[in-house]
Amino acid sequence: RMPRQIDLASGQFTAGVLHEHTTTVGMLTGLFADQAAWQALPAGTPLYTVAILPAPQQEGELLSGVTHLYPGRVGREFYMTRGHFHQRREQAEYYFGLRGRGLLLLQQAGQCVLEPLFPGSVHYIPPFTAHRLINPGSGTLSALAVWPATAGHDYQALQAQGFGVRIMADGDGWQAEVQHA
Ligand code: PAN
Ligand code: ZN
Repeated sequence: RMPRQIDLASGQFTAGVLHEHTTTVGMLTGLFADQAAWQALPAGTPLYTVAILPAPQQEGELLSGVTHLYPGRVGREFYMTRGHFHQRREQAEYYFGLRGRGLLLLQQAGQCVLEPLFPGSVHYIPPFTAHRLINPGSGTLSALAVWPATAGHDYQALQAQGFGVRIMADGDGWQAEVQHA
């Protein structure tokens, strides 16, 4: 039988996608540092689209999905995914860079690590580690993720404090700004 396929240059699955979901500016209340800049953007502005392949929601199963994170900024802050812990904290994940250049932000026990993401990059996200993609580039950032079907997403845990760093525009590049509690 024919396997599923992914176009490596675009990160698009050529067939078999179960479900595609786009997150817009309006859905990410309180996520970006500059509230006024966030308010000024049309609520329907797309930030990222995730295409997921089907798998049964059972112990032992794996989900895989591609995230397409568009380029742009809210004020000085680059577009990013909401970011999460897995509900099942002990469950890990792999990310693979497909297109564009960006950052994977990992946070475990308050410690932040940034890994550059690029076509061919391979990222292990250990258990108990919150993760977020950031796109400080000028093109779409696409990454393939593979994670346990039972992992779940916990967005709540990061709502109060958020991540310890924000990625802000700095001239033509970016800088990581450490957040103080
Ligand atoms: C990814 C993320 C995806 C979107 O598939 O879910 O990049 O990010 P948020 O879920 O933080 O909005 C993944 O890490 N799955 O476990
Ligand atoms: Zn995840």
